[in-house]
Amino acid sequence: MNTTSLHFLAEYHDCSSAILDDADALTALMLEAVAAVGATVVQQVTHRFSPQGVTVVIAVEESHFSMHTWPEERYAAVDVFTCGACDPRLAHPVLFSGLGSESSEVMELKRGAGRPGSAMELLRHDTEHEPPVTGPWINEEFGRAQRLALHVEQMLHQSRSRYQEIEVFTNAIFGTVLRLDGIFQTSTLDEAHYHELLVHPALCCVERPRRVLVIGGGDGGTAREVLRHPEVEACLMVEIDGDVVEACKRHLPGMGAWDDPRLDLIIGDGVRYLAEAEPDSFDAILLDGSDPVGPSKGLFGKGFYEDARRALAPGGVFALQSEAFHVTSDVFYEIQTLLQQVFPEVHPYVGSVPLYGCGHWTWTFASADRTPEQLDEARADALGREGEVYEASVHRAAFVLPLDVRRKLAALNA
Ligand code: SPD
Repeated sequence: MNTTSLHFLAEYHDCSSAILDDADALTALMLEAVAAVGATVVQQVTHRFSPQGVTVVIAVEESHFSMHTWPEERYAAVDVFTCGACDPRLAHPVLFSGLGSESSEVMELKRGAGRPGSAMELLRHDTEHEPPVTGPWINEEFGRAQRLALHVEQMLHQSRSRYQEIEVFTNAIFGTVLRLDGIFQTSTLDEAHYHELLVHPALCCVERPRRVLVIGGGDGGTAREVLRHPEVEACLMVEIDGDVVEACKRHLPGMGAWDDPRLDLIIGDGVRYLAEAEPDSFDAILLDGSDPVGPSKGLFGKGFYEDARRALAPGGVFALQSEAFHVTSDVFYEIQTLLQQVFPEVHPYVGSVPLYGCGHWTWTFASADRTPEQLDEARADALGREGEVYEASVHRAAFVLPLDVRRKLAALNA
């Protein structure tokens, strides 16, 4: 036997007692739940008890919905069973808000899926305030073969700027998430993994990183990590899209160190800014762009890398996010090839950013005269005492790449 059917049981506590005794209102609410599930009503019965309490039973073509209420306890018990394509869990948001419930527990049983004795499989038992997953999922697609889907708990912001589509939403695992033009950019779950790895390997290998340029990084996380270095006297951030900065200040307020007096934010074109920068202007340049599409396209070219080399002071380091070596391997290796044409020292390194859906992410350290081995271990370990991800041991481990990647990189040079 292998049928598709799901039994959904819910306990609604701390409900509005008025509705729990109102037979007409409860019938209407249950019919609303039936509609939300997409089931078809066959027959309905509502019975009001004396002195209080109501039972509503609705037979549907897909099986049944039932509710029994205890107004004196402000409690309702619900039982929904459907077979076929209907999802009985979709009744939950309707009932939870319609009953004015303040806490609920739900249980799901998958039925008819096994042999006698194992027919009922308990899928989940949610506790208070944990409704089942309903509502939209949004995707990031990688080419034509892979996508990462995140469930949207609450959409906090949606707008279209002059440059791109901006969305900020919450997800039960990733926390608050920023998405630009359909590409997940940062989340409160793993932003430290991304920002600390972009910033600290470069700054900890520069002897005295006093002047730092950040290109992009509109959420503020990269500049925040730069400003954790006490040697930094000035951090100039050039971000093309002021609307991204505003949305992040509002919905990701902890991500930026916007009030640090050493931070100078310019809303403008980072590619043009770097092209016009004086030689030897910066001790470190950090590129925090999106993938090489839309407004970030110009950030991935040889001319841009040449401008970065010119604007770096002797002993300076340029670091950038450089995509993933499996899923976006063409971009990763192209970045390496172009950087090697411009910088004598080019060292990709790897870390984990689950939001990017690839299992790993890379950054690249490029310099005229510094290498990742020239690490100031004391400064790196001092960062680790207050940070979440980076210290000297993490620095060293990040530059150890898998053999297949090392071999392909060696072949680029051959
Ligand atoms: N695949 C998405 C890469 C995004 C890199 N930039 C993220 C910005 C975080 N500050």
